[in-house]
Amino acid sequence: MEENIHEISHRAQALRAEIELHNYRYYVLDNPSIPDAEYDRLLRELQQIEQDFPQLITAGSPTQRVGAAPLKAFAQITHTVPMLSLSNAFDESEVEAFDRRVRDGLSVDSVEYTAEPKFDGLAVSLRYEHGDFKTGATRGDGYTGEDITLNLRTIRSIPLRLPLTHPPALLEVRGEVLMLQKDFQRLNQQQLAKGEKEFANPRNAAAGSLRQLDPGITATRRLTFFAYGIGQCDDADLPRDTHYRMLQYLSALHFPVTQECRVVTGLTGLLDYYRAIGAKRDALPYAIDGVVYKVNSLAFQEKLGFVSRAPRFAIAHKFPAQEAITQLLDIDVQVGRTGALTPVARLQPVFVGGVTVTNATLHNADEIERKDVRIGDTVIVRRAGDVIPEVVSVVAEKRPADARMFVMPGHCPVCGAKAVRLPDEAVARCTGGLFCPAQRKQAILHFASRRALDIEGLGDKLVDQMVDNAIIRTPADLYKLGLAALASLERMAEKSAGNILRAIEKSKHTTLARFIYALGIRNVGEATAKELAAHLGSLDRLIEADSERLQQIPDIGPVVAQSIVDFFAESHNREVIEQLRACGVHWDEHEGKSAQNSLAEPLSGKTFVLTGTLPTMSREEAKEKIEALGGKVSGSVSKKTDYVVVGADPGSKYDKAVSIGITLLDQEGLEALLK
Ligand code: D41
Repeated sequence: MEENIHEISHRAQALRAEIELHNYRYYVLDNPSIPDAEYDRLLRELQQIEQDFPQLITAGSPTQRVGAAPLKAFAQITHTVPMLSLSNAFDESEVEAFDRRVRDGLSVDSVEYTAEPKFDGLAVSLRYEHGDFKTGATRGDGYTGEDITLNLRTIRSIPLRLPLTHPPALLEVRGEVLMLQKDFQRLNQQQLAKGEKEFANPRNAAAGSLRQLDPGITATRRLTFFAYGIGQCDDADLPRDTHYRMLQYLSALHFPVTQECRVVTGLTGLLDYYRAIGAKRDALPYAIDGVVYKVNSLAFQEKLGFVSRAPRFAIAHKFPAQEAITQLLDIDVQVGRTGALTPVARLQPVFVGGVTVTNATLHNADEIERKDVRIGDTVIVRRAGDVIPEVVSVVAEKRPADARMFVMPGHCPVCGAKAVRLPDEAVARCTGGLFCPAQRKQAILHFASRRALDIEGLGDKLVDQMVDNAIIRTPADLYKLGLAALASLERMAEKSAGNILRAIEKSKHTTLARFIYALGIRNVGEATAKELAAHLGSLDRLIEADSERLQQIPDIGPVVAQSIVDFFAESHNREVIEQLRACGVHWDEHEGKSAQNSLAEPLSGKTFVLTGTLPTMSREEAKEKIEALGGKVSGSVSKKTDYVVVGADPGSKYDKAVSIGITLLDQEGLEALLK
């Protein structure tokens, strides 16, 4: 028996190595060398051995990619070597400036670079200990990310074990997870067939798949990985001369590495590459949003060093935001959660940057006037990355004689209440409050959202139906729902109704901070909600606090304090809260400071300053988003500032940030942090 198990263990090892090799040939090289049936036979043989001798199962076995139970939450992982960010160049002059800085920094006339595609995916770091894939994390803020090991294990092109007899004690591989165009299309067809929402683009699909707490779901999504760098590594064989050779080393370790990386010389080399890749962009099997240039010599890279968090030796040359021309059919007015009325352009559907766009934001009445947009006009629509498409401008020559001016309505189009515009605001707001069905729907959606009470499965279609059919009026009504009422809704199967009821039940146990955030008090984002919970410790104390008391809490000024006081002064709001409590929504009071950690707040402790006008995001929007993730927005730049977000026509804050070396972000950089 002793002899026997020894032999069987050997056979298992040989099978694993062989299966991993076939995986590599199939998923990385796209060049299988055995028929599927033969591969299946090998896998079944291994599975049989592992079933008979469970003591022989190893974490690195190809049978162990899937099978882990769903997680409750992702743990945090600190990157021992930070994952830096890349600065961007948006046109040739910025690339020229980059090349000049590099040449000046190195005191040379001409520099050798590598040029590679910039994958539009999610940056991750993979950690191998003694050849075994141990942990994998998202980039996060570059310093700490989320532990998504179980999800990464399901990606077939990521080796679970390095193909080396003497693997290094430690190797950290950095790269990008993405979804190939064909897999993206397949996934969307499946979503459609299941009656579920399609993903807007491969990046969203990849992000959504990687963020699953249940690795079983991730396993059903076909994700791909490309390696582009190394973090920590103690392998004596790691080439330390050029970036290109380092990529070859990664390729030899069976990591997928792009075939498109080239070594080029000087500015002309860079720009030629950019044009060549641009020309074949649509034919590539994956989405890219630009190219990345890196100084090839690692010694030169080291000499150039970093500015704040971005290396001086590398830059991303982005493709221009994608634009298209189409017809503006009509302008509707949408009502947001806070009653803001947003004019939305209804467009003749047009394909921009990989998606069909039918709506685009017109921001507000002033913008419509400034751009002189009229119904019937031919307009230019822009879609940059993930942001909401916007109408950039009008093609004046094409204006038809019957083009109509748009007038912002004086009343809410949904509830008919008066719309008012405060003197210091760009938008008009419906004054109907929670009597307005549109605001009510948004309030319920916000209440149920992931960072609030986190009711899974309660999406906008369902809330529309429930509010329109008068099944619910307030968030409290959610907790009074019965299976019959839910199942009576059109297209609602009893099973999904049951799932939703369970999710609602689960949400009853929450935290004070989440509850305060869920109320949707104006100007109270996630960060403020946490401050309030930490300092006041109970909801009753919050309800009773006057403006003066509230302003004693750090970061709460007169405006926020007033919003809070106004909110609780409204008897309707207090009533809903009472009902919620009566229905069993509860949390541990006196959570104090420690409770702060229960909410994910990736930007906690980070201070931002905003200057200039961002392309498609208003200042309030940026502020709200930063605060929602726990960050702070301050009015002036100091050494304590972590990021300065720079838009068009920035003020002196920009100069100050440059002079003291604060990390600068454009809208895209900010969005990357907000993801
Ligand atoms: O394809 C990419 N998205 C890509 C990202 C790439 N090809 N190379 C990259 N190189 C770096 C450095 C030079 C900092 C190692 C990157 C990134 N960084 C990066 N990805 C996300 C943030 C930074």
